[in-house]
Amino acid sequence: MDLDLDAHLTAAGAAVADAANLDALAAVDAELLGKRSVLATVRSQLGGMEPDQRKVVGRRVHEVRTEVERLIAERRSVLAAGARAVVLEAERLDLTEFDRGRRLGHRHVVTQTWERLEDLFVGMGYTVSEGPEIEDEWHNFGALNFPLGHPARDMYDTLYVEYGEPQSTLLRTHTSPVQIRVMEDQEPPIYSIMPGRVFRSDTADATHMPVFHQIEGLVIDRDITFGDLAGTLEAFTTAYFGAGFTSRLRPSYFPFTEPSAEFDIRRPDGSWLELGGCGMVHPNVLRSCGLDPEEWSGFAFGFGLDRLALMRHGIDDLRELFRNDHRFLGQF
Ligand code: FA5
Repeated sequence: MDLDLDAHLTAAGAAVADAANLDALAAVDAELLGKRSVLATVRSQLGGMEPDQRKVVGRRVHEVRTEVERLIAERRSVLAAGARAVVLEAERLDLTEFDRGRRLGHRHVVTQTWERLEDLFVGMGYTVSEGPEIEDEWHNFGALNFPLGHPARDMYDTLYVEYGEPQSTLLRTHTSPVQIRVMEDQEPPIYSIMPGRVFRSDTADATHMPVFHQIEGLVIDRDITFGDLAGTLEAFTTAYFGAGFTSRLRPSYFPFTEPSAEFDIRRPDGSWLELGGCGMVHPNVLRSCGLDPEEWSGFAFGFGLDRLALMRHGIDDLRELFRNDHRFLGQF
């Protein structure tokens, strides 16, 4: 019996070594250690042996079993490492697009645009303000003169967050709620810009993304007129785009401004692109923030920041900005 077990161990070692992959090893494992294995059979015969023989054979069965288990575990870790290497090889990335000589990255073109706009408006005496990306219904709509159930709320395909009452919490659809927060927190005169990320369930195309960026501008002071708004936008266009670009205002509608206008930019190739909306802050909005419309007036504007980057760099598809192709982004 002892001899048989030694021979069995040698054969088991060979079978384990021959297992070419993890599936084959699992089969060998079942054969060597399972219910119908030689070891299980010998063990079932122990009861019928003389006590002395039972002791010797029992100990040997245990030793052989322990050794077989060790051999299988060892083979399994070798095969698993091999399998992992195959997966890694299959998932290997082509990094040849990276220029080894130039290790330093640079800011994304949208961030560059964001910072340039901040510099430009700070140079004109504006402060920079921020607000939360997850907003309440009041700041995104209510305080901006969109009454509950008003069809103008459908202008934005809003993404709601499951929190509190249904439709009470949302991903802000524009940066205009930051206007409200600024007016709630600060006394006029206010000259501030509010860049940030906004969200709409828009389908991505050449000029739309579901997550994009806007920059809001708000001025509240005494005796502010539409002429101040037009002059500010013109000064901005010249400073930001330089020669070759012009702008126009088209009558439009926003619940939070009256009168309202759309602001378009003409590219050097003659095509127009809508960049944002603007207008005189609606008296209801001033009242929502505790300001007296008889004393204070102001204007606001909100531009698509990504579209600004598009215009400035002559990029024809907004989606390019977010594909994160190093070769594309490295150009700017
Ligand atoms: C607004 O969001 C208003 N809050 C703007 C405003 C502010 C008007 C202050 C008056 C006073 P509108 O939905 O038109 O307006 O969006 C403004 C700009 O954001 C658009 O002109 C466009 O440049 C940009 N934009 C809108 N949707 C997208 C999108 N899906 N992807 C990229 N840019 C977009």
